[in-house]
Amino acid sequence: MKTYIYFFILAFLCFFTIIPSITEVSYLTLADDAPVITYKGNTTNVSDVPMPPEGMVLIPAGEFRMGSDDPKDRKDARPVHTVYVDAFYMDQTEVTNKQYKAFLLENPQWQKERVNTEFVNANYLKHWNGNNYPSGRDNHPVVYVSWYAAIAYAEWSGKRLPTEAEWEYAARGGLANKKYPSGNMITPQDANYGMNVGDTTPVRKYPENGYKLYDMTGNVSEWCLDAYESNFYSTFPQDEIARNPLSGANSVDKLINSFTEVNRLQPRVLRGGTWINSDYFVRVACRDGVLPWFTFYSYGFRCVKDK
Ligand SMILES: [Ca+2]
Repeated sequence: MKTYIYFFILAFLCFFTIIPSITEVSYLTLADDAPVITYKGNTTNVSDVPMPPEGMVLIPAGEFRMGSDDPKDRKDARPVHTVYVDAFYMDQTEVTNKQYKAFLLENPQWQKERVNTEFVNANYLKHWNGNNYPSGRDNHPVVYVSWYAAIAYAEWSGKRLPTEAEWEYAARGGLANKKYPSGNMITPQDANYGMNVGDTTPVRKYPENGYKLYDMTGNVSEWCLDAYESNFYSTFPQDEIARNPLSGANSVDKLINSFTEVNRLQPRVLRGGTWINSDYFVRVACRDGVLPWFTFYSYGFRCVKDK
């Protein structure tokens, strides 16, 4: 008989204590429209945080040490200096053939039969047949595109090319003083470089970096806004922070608004190295400069957008 009494008391307690607590939790969950997170130091709903445009990620504002003091590196990567960049959005991948075709269809003046030859060399979109890229290569990065063409594409898509500082900051993926987005070592599993594949590879094939960006090392080298100046890093006072540096123009907006007037004989920056380059040339600090009308089978680009 005592057993029945204990069972009855236990059942009574369950009904009036545990069941209401479950109901309360459910009620709270239903009352919240969106999960709560911490954003800019404040607790807020996820729906209040601006989402990056499709295919882009937010690169947070911050400082980093730009360049390399490694004596094996070329002099143009020295001295290492502190740079601050504002927050921006960046394409997770290099611009693909499929994306570039959409631009061409809406901008006939950049189609290979109609393009102004001041802005490209004779190899512009070399492997394309009219407005069609080789079959099966939708997600390969577009190649044989000039700096001028890259800026025109970026403008059409509501974006722009990155500055050289933005590119290197993003490529490092939050790591400090490392040679590669993956650390101080690189292997053929990390990126497409050194003729390990012998061709471009579809974007997103290799692991992302700390900012969820793909192919910052290798695949195709990427055009940046800046004029290439080998001594640019030595122009900054060592005891000051260079804020949003840009070589060859007073402002990003001025450069973009008059990009067709940019001197054809002033090289522009290319970054990240290519599927052909050895591990030496695909380091995050490695710089290159090429004339803005030049196109090549391993040169491409990706875009950024101001936040
Ligand atoms: Ca690349």
